Parts: sequence; C-alpha cells; structure tokens
Amino acid sequence: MIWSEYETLPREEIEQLQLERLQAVLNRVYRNVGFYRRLFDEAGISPEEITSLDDLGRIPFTDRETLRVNQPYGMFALPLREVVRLQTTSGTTGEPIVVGYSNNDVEHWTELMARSLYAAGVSKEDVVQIAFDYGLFTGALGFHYGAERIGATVIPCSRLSPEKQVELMRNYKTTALACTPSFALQIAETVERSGVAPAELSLRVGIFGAEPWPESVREKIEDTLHITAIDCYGLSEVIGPGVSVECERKNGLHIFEDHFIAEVIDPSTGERLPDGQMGELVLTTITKEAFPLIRYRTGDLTSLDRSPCPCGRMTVRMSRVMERTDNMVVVRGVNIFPSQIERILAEIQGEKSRFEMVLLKSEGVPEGIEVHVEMSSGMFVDEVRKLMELEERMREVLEGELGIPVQVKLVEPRSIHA
Ligand code: DLL
Repeated sequence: MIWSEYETLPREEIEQLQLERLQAVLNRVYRNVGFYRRLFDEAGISPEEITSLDDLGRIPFTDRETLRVNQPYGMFALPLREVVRLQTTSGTTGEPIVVGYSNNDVEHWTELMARSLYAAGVSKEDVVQIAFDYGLFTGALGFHYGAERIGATVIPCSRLSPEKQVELMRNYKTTALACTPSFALQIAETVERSGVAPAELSLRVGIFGAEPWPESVREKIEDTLHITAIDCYGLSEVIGPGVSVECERKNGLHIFEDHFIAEVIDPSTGERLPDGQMGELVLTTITKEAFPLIRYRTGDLTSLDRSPCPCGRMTVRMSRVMERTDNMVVVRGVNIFPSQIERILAEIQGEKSRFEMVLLKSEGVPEGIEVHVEMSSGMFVDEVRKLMELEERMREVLEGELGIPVQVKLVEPRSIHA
C-alpha cells in the first residue's frame, strides 16, 4: 500500500525536487547556524555554488562528534520559540544528543511514519499496539503520530512486560505490533510459553526497528506469531524512525528521498561508492527546519539500489543495516558506546580500568552485555566476598545507567588484550 504520491515520482522529478530543497536548506543553514557558516567558509564553498546533486560531494561531512560539541542548541537553525518538541538519541546516559522539531518537522515526521506503517500494510482498520518506550526516545511518538494519521486505533502501551503485552493483545484484538525486534522476540517467546495459540490473537503484522535483526530472527517472529514482520529504519539525529521502510516485497528499505538525500561512502577514505557497494550511509535532511543535518555520517553500513521495485515506489532502497562502522552496539534499541562504560567504571573505581564488552545474544539478537573488567594489582584478590560485592556494585550501576541487562566479571590483571 502506498500512502503518498511522492513515493512514486519518476526519478528525474525526485532528483529535481531534491536539488531545489537542498539549495534551500543550504542557504538556511548558512544564514542561521554559525557552525555551518564556518564549515562552508573554511571549505571555500558558498551555497550558491551547489548547483547539482553531485556538487553535494564537495561539502565536508558532519558526524556525531560535531553534534556532541555543539550541544545542546548549537546546531539548531530556528530559535527555541519556534521549536515545539525536543527528543534525544537513545542511550539513557550515552551523552544523548538533543534534537528539536518545529511544527512543520512534526507534521513531516507524522506523514513519514504514516507512509512507513502503510507500507507495512497498516490501515484505518488496524489496532496498533506501540510497545516502544514513550519518552525522549523517538520510537514511540514517531509511530504513535503516524498510526493516528492513518486513522488506526492506537494502544500506547509503552514498555509493559511481555506477559502484559500479550494480555492486552488478546483482550483488545491488536492487529499490528510496533517495537524493537528483540522485544518482539520476547513477546513471541511469551506466547509460545503461555500456550496461547497464535489463532487466539488477531495479530497480522509487525513493524520493527531501532536495532539490527537478522533474517533468522524475522523468521522466528513470523513463524511464532503468524505475522509478517517489516523492517523500519531511522535515527534520532535525522528525524527518528521514518527514514526508510521495507515494502511487502522485503527487498531493501525504501528511503523517503523527498526528505533525505542518501549517499554511501567508503568509511576510511570518505569517497562516494557506486550503488551496490557496502559502505557508510551519509544522510542530508532537505526539509527539516529546526535541526537540519548536512552530509551526516550515520555510522551504519548499507548499500544502495536504484532499480525499480515491483511495489511501484521509485525511491532508492538501502540494504538492511546489520553493522556499524564505530564501536557502538545497539541492545534492546538502546545505543551503547564503550566510552560510556569506561566512564562509569572509572567513576566507581576512581581510575580507568581495562575492560572488554561481550554481547549476550538470544537467537542472534543482542539482549544484554557482559563486561569483563581487569582487577588492578592493588585489589583484594584473596577476599572473594569483597570482589563479589564490587562486581555486584558495578553491575547495578551499569544496569541502572545503561538501562539494559548487564553482567560483570572481574578478571586477572593484564588478561585483556587490546
Ligand atoms: O532507533 C529510531 C528508530 C526507532 C528507528 C524505532 C526504528 C524504529 P536512535 O536511538 O537514534 O533512533 O538509534 C539509531 O539505531 O543509527 C542504527 O544503528 C540503529 N537502527 C535503527 N533502526 C534500525 C534498523 C532510533 N531497522 C541507530 N536496523 C541507527 C538496524 C537500526 N539498525
């Protein structure tokens, strides 16, 4: 099902629209954001010189570090009185990045999420259970507004326990589920365990994202819940969910190109790569007013495909994201950076310690982390009780700050190799 005529525009028209919008946003950020004015001036580029989509390649990249040093409002292109919403990237402590939306931004986001849900087959007839965390994380509100725009019936249940989710699902005849794939897996396992027959549920479609999930997990969710499971991609810095989505063909995620320009680059050289080659996804927002981003390095690895899709959409497709270029891992939809763990451990111990992080997976999906921390030589090696207490304290603090399951093991000094 196709929600908007923009999704089927012929390629020349999409590209013409992209160029016009790109020129407008470049002028806007040059006028309103000191960071971009300096960036362009230092690169010797004036926005008027960008007269083709190829020229975009002349502009330097931005990345997460750019956003971090300009927190909280340095990258905003509108004064706060024009900003109607703030959200942040996930990572409960991971130096979250604050992003802002104008009224028009919220309107566009709503439309993009309506497109995403509609592509997954969600219509006015559906009862949509939203089991993403409501709050600063962009997942829940993005889906919520989009589902209401379609006219579906929304159950904003946030992160209740899987048992409670299944109970609501059964009682309220939920037909569509939106959450992280790892949570969908937990729900599927709960259904399996509780002996509820999938036929007792009315569920028929799931729309999942916020973390990588292999095909094996899709199959497990689909087979257990008797649904079709659709992948939805996005990142808070760029808008939230609603950057791209699979159609019923499940052959790549259609990028909403009337709002975003996608490039794929070699992460080490920054060179643009041809379609079909794996590299880092770089996105430029061309309609955002409050928090526009130019050539933002997402850190996500993908490849592009511009061949027509039998679904009728003409937009470029990206392959499913399975890996990142940096050390960030996504666990239960929460972005975890090793630097966060390093800081928390240093706060507990009063000094930096060597550590390694191991992903704990269930069915190939990260469910938590195990942190191995080297004991310092001064530690009470012979006092087992004190070591266990320290492990427990580290576990509690890490779990509390990161918001995901954590196990901690103290290991011998110098046993972790870089
Ligand atoms: O996770 C936005 C979102 C919410 C997307 C709900 C889809 C559904 P952030 O917390 O900023 O925003 O995390 C963004 O998560 O750069 C990817 O590394 C990863 N990610 C998001 N969607 C997918 C996906 C939201 N479908 C970061 N597949 C991104 C793989 C994904 N990774």
